[in-house]
Amino acid sequence: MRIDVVSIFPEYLAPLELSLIGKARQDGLLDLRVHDLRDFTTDRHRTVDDTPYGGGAGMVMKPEPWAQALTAVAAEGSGDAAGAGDSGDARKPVLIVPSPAGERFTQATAHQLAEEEQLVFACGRYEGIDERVLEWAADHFTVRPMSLGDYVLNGGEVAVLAMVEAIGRLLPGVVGNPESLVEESHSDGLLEYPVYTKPSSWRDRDVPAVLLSGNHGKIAQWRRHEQYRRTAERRPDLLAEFDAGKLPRADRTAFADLGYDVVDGRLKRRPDA
Ligand code: JET
Repeated sequence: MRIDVVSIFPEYLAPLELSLIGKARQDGLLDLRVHDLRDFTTDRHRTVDDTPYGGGAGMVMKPEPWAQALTAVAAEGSGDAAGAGDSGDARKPVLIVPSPAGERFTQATAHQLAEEEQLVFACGRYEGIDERVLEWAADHFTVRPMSLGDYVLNGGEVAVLAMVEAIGRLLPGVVGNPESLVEESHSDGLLEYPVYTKPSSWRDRDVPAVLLSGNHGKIAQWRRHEQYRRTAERRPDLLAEFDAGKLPRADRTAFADLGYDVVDGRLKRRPDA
């Protein structure tokens, strides 16, 4: 996979040299390049922003440097830098624009994007990028404004670090033990169960006895019920999506204890609970 990141603060992306993603790059699994948007300006001051039409606070990123930068990275990615034409069946690269106004980036998005040949990340700053850039880019890219969550960052760079890590670890050969990915994908929209390691007693706190029992059936059931308990406590919104159609009796009882009944294969919060 090829990833290009365009930013006015390329040094912000330095962590991509480290750890898992840095290793993937060294191993040739990931061709990741960071570009300075200012290298695509033509004025003496390397200007990337200007005042907003219609008034209001802050500055807006000018369109032309973005068009120049995105044209250059799309050409590099297609392996058509000399303009020789394309005899292959290359897909359009995906242009990801981190934004509080984007669609939500989820694990499903990460899996989808991990299948692409080229991803280009455009890091906005200030009040954002002139909207016409996204309209124009649609001729050359699949454009995906993406939000990590309902909060505001100073720019897209930190969001890119998170998304590149989430996508990069799904690429074949990047995560050492593919079993950890398989177990993850089994999580069916629930939060993970709590984990423990040695010592079995630590500062007067014991590891739950069932985990030391060697009874793998009981352990699996305990972990599943812990997932239900945590999800009900921390992310009740996820339970509305959960497929409760074929739950065993013990699991329905666990949910009943948490204040949820199964109605038409869905969990419904009991009004009195
Ligand atoms: C963000 C991502 O804050 C987030 O993204 C960075 C950001 C900050 C300010 C402006 C901006 O512009 C994007 C743009 O899109 C067209 O112009 C992006 C919060 N959750 N996820």
